Amino acid sequence: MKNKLLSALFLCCVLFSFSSCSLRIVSVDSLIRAPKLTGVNQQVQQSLDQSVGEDMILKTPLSGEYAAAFVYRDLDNDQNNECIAFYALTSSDTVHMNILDTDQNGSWFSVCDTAGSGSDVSSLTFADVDGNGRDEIIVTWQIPESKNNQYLSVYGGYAPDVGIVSMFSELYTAYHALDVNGDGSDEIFLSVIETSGDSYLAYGRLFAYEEQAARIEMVSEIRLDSTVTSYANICHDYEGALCRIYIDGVVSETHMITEVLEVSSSALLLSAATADGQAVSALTLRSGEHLCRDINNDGYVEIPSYAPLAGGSILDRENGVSESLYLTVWNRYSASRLVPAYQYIENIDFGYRFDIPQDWQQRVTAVKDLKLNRLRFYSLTENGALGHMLFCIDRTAADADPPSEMLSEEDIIYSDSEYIYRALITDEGEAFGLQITDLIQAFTRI
Ligand SMILES: [Ca+2]
Ligand SMILES: [Ca+2]
Ligand SMILES: [Ca+2]
Ligand SMILES: [Ca+2]
Repeated sequence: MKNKLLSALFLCCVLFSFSSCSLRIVSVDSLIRAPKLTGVNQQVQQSLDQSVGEDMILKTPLSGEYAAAFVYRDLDNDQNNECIAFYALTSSDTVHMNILDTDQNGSWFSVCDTAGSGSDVSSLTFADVDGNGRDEIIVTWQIPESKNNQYLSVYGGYAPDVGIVSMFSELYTAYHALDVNGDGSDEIFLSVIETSGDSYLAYGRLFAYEEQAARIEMVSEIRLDSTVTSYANICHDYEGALCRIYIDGVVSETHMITEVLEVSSSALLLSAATADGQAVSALTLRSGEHLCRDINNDGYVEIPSYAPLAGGSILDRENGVSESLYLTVWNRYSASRLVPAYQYIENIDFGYRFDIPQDWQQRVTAVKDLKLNRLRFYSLTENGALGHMLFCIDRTAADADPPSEMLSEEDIIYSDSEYIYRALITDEGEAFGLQITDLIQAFTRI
């Protein structure tokens, strides 16, 4: 047993001495799960127990990539990982962050201990905020007295003899770290909803590391839409030297808006983007849960919207027209306009989405038949009425007998253990230029 322990210890030392470069890019979860490193966790736990000297409970970040009790990261670029651990004393609510390191014998010891700004760790991430090539630690702290807001803290300057330096701590509602000006160091963007009497005021604030002051300082502030009660998502993209920040704000239980801010890389100044003279937020009010993202993988973020498909309808199980059929349209913001970049029919009832090419606009429409599990596509006549059927997509249970008119394997556009999706292209559909490969390409199982 003792020999086994010794060899495990040796293996861990070897791992940490020679492979910390590769360890840095391995996800922490896989590190924690790796059976060879269980011994390391035990040693860290012992050192932490010793250093704290009281009963405690370990705290795991509640969300994010680093949701583990012990997170290993090389904070000072000496090719050896340090360990970041969070805990609370059983006698107190405050969460502490402890940094542990190894001595020349590979034994873990606690370097420093910092009281955090909350009762739980919401998330832990890393970013090089001051541009010195080393990661800073970004911790978000949950505070029990606030429903909306949390604290964000940045810690940096780790060295085994001095520990870490607290660089920044700010109240926020949502945050996003991004390199606005592409210089290799991350700026921090915070959306903050503040109470003002009975009403709320919302702000977007950009923070950057100021070399001369050696501090993270606010470099720009802008008012945000004050009807927003919380934020669902923040993301960004670049167009040339311009960086755009997309903020999905929740305005009610069912509705969301997107605010778009532009930041020029030279001045780091936030400005609100407008489309056709209006605030983007006024044009992006929608019900539905989709969040801004780069839906078509072209490097630019799109904003979701929903529009009725001209001539489209849904037939309910009694074959009555129950409601309109909607397109999910993803718009790209560019040159002060919102331009449709990608659209599809999201057919949640049947478990797939189907891409609709731009040039089908006002030419093709669809009818969703809930009774037959069928989506039929028609040409649209000039006066907006249904023309000929071009094709249809049927869903049948994988274990059901296929319908007699659609037995050919060539008609299957997708199948899995649950369902088989078949398409039938009519003569008019073929004349329209449709091929089964087009339908396969446009089909995505969801
Ligand atoms: Ca290190
Ligand atoms: Ca740094
Ligand atoms: Ca930067
Ligand atoms: Ca895109």
